Amino acid sequence: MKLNLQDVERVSSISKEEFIAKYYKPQKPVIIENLTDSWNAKNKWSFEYIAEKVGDKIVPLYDNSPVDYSKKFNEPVAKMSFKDYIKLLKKEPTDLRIFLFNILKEVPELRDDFEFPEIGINFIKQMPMLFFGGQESRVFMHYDIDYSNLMHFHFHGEKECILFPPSETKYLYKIPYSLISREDIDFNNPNFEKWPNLAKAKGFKVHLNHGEAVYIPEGYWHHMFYKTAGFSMTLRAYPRNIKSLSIALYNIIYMRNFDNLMRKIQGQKWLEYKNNKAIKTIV
Ligand SMILES: O=C(O)CCC(=O)C(=O)O
Repeated sequence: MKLNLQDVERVSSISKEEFIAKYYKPQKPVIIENLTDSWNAKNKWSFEYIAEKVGDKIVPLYDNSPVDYSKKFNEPVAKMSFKDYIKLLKKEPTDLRIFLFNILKEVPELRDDFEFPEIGINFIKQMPMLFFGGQESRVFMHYDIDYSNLMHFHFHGEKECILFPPSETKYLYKIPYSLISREDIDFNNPNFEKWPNLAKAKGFKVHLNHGEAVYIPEGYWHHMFYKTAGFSMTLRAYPRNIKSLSIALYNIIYMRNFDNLMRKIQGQKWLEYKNNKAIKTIV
């Protein structure tokens, strides 16, 4: 048995009008092949090039160890110089990932290598983020706290993403007061006996090659799997309407702080309570 996933539509190029009408308004994902064709990044962005620009800056690293109550939301597991991290990625498979690396802040000159695509949505110019992963590393199934529309570009290798619309949340064993589903689910090969609700979820699968982009609509769940070591850039655009904006504000202002407070007060008990609650969702 497998997850019920359909291939995301793929276009080589797209006009503003078509993007808005066929994908943004109905909130449907799409892979766009040529958005980076005119960028320097398409030819230049590789591990070697980025390592030369970022140099010995120390970067925070994440892995797939389960959430630990003694750590805050999004706290890294290790730190390393960027050059050493790239050496490691080139040498062997590793779980260690860079998550949310703010390019503009860290290395402003990389900004010259790409443009915000003109496809009818307003990108948040200060927030282009880079992500790096070793071969076969994965990012837990999650959705983004700010409920924005994402354009996710991939470089230096191949990546597979699984996406689910917000309508499928009820089948995904979401952890309360969090943005993730149960960390012990292997979305690449789920155990349906243990996680039967997953059989009802309808989602999408995406395969990205160097220079390709996938549009991930707001609130969409995403699970990333680096088939080869590589890196990606996400450009984000604000949520479309008041409803989505209020979910974003609830997540940022209330949910995150409440969760941090409960971790402090109740520690491991709080995490166990949340994990159990996620299992008990019966649909
Ligand atoms: O691909 C990754 O490493 C993470 C990307 C991601 O979660 C995002 O862009 O929101």
